[in-house]
Amino acid sequence: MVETYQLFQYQSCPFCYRVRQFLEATGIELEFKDTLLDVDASRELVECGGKSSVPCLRIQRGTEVQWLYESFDIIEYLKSRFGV
Ligand SMILES: N[C@@H](CCC(=O)N[C@@H](CS)C(=O)NCC(=O)O)C(=O)O
Repeated sequence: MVETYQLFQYQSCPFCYRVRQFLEATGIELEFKDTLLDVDASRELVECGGKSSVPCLRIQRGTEVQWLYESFDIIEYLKSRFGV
């Protein structure tokens, strides 16, 4: 099943930096949502994901949406999906 991704994060968060570094190293491109600069993104994260913690990867599979928290879990998930 095709998946689309959005990474909810902000620039100065060290755990977000860890994920961004992984993305840069592997060449994986996905959409970023900055929860400090974008009020709507911040609200969506809390209302739909369940908590304000970043980084959080929003995974869309058809009509199903999964919210994945924890930087290491996000990296492991993307590794498995992209085979890197
Ligand atoms: N263990 C988490 C730590 C995430 C974390 O503590 N993020 C901070 C920002 S650096 C945060 O979102 N704090 C606000 C909150 O938890 O609502 C990870 O590795 O992703």
